[in-house]
Amino acid sequence: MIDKLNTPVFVTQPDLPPLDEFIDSLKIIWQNKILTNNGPFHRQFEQELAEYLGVKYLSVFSNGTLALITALQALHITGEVITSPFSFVATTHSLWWNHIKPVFADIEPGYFNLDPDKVEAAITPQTTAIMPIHVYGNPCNLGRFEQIADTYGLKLIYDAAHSFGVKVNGNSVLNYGDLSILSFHATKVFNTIEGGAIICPDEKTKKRVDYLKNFGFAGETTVIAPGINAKMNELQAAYGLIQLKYVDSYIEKRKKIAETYRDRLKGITGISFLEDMKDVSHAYSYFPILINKEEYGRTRDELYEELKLHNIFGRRYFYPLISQFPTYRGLPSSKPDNLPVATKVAEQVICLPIFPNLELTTINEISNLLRR
Ligand code: T4K
Repeated sequence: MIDKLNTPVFVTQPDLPPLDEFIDSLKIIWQNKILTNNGPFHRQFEQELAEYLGVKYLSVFSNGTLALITALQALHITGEVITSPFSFVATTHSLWWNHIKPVFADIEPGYFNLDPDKVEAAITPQTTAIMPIHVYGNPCNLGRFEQIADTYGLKLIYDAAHSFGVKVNGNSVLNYGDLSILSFHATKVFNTIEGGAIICPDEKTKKRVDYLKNFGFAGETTVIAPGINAKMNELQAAYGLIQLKYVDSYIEKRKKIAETYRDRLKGITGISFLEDMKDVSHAYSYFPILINKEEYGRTRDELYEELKLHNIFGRRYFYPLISQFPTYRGLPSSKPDNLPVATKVAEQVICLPIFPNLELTTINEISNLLRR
């Protein structure tokens, strides 16, 4: 009999920077009284973050959702945008907030990313852009999406909320597409409590994004567009700067946890998981497994409930599909017949706890519960 764990184990737990280092930064902020609006920590954070990620230009935001909404504004996207139903609701909500019609296309069975062939088949004269997600940080089919966008004259905006630090052949995945966005929410590999960024290909685009996140101000008395307030404040930027010193160690620990899970779970009939992709440096943001109920003898939901009884709180990211929520389920592209792979994966998936402080004994207990 496996005992209930004493303390609950959640799907994730944030890493916080050493408190004494953060207090040193707070003292500076308390002294200079610059709290927000492109202050010194904000500027330094943007610079060091771009260097760390291996990208040329980026603009930090108060959260990933506002980064998505602003990215669509920056590129003047209208009409229809093709996207994945297998993501966090914020992806599609960003379209809705811009009065853009989401068109859902199905995902690939391998890594659960948007299927380029299905995207191509869904293009209409109203389509203006494609918004794929690198789900769980696993890169999409970058070459095919670029080719489709070029052929049909569409913009390509990647929701890279899960892709902090992910590289393909040594090049950041954030360097692809017209724009990419990141999330630095507390639940992410790299957090600034709340936060996000837009990665821009050139200085001109960064400037426009910077204006848009500050009400559209391009100077004290000039407003170039109806911008929003999506700025990151100085406390979060200072916190993020410290996090940058430690994030490699966070990712290294996550990698070990993923390897341990794979070792413990291999050979369990009815449970499958994702391997690392060739030529990709991963950040191990999530550890999803799929439950085949016929082979495993239990449904995903039965397992999910049983884990909870043992104080283990996995999460069914991303169930239900976005296309099943009331706002979107009336769309023609939301019909389950149009989304067979996504529908199946959403019924089978459960993300196991993964975070740097997860103890080996807990990984073993979770694995034993799954094997039973
Ligand atoms: N695009 C994609 C593909 C995304 O996944 C997301 C966000 C976005 C865009 C939007 O980015 P942001 O605007 O959020 O920057 C969480 C996060 O709130 C959300 O950021 C994330 N994706 C989504 C996948 O997960 P919930 O509702 O599942 O989070 P919550 O509060 O249930 O947290 C999960 C567990 O983490 C908790 O059970 C306990 C633990 N936890 C959480 C928090 C907040 C902590 O230990 N400490 C904490 O402070 O949405």
